[in-house]
Amino acid sequence: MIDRRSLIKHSGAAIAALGAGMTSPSLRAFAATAALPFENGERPLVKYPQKRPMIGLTSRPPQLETPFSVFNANVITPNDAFFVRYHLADVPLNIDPDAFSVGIQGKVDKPMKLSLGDIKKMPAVDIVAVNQCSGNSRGFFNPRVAGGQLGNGAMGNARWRGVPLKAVLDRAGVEPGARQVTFNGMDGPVTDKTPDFVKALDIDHARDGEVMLAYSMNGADLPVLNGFPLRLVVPGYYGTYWVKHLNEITVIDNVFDGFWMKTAYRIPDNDCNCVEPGTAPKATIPINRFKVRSFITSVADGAKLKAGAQTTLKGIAFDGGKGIKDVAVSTDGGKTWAQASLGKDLGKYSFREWQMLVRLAAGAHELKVRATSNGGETQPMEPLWNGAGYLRNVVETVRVTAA
Ligand SMILES: Nc1nc2c(c(=O)[nH]1)N[C@H]1C(S)=C(S)[C@@H](COP(=O)(O)O)O[C@H]1N2
Ligand SMILES: [Mo]
Repeated sequence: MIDRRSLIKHSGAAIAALGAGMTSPSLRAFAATAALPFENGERPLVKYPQKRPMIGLTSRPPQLETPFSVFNANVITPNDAFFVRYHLADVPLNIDPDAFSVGIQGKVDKPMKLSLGDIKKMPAVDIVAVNQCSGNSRGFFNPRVAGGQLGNGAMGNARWRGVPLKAVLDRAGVEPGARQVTFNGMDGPVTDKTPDFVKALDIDHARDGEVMLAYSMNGADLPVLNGFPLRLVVPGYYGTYWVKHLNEITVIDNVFDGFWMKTAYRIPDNDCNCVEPGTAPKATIPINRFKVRSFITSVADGAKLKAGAQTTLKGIAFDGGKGIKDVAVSTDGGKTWAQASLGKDLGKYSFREWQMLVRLAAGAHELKVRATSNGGETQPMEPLWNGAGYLRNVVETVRVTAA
């Protein structure tokens, strides 16, 4: 978790001055930094269009983390605080929504191009769903792994509005023998050495009625950096499938073998999707559904609480789509556990808030939180390891002292 004191080292006026008149998202650092709690975890706070100061990981391509305190303040992550992840530096910043269209092609009866207007005329659906990067929390891996050293801020929960992918595929008429659907966005590599970012879903998944082409997020147009004007929403699946600036949907009769499916974003093909630290898996599969996770959001590591006083602990939990069955909290390092009460159910793909009243005796305490899904899946007490630093879902620990 981020130390809030180190986040607030800058003045509000400086933010406003830098934020105004900014047209292109170059990495603009404030005097302020954020400190993620692992080695080399110092990050600049940066300001991009439509975003509040965010934790900057890279500028080309832009990668921004959400300051962790945002998850305590809101169960729905505000658009201006929602994390940003790109692979390719050529990010389309000036898409004209009136000229935009998405093509549906390949193994379909009627290849077509749909404008944004065409899509908005179709019956709309809404879903609250978490988007989380596969590598969220990668910076905590031990032994450490290559890749963006992210804290816990590469996730967010939003209400998405759009049309079911199924409706669009039905309109084009999927041909018999279709096996997968591929998704390509308008961003591209700056050199042609990096393969274009294209992802694929199995045809049955693509037609499950939940996978969505979203044009709105929390009641507003998608922010530019979150995929304006149209993105794929794949509820319960890691963010890598949530293709932004989506303009090409292709139905294919084989299993797609592009780089971002065949080589990247793969996990060990075994029960834990993990390996002995430092080793390679025998076989891999494409990353898919979220592992169940939970966080304490109301107190940060190192916090000082009042001994003997009633304190409300609060946080969030989520999983890959079964929904959260229960959340247990320990204030003694995992020796004993008590049930937290769950907050409002915003749907099985949403963050679920939880809270619990505790009274801590004077001294040091290890707070832990562990969620269980309706599918019976729970979180491991010790972290699982894989070489790409994906899927982290260890029971989180927050150390506090009461006096
Ligand atoms: N066009 C495009 N879409 C993309 C990506 C990308 O590089 N290009 N990255 C994916 C990854 S890995 C993640 S985690 C999510 C992040 O979504 P966000 O930037 O809206 O938070 O976008 C996905 N969609
Ligand atoms: Mo990601």
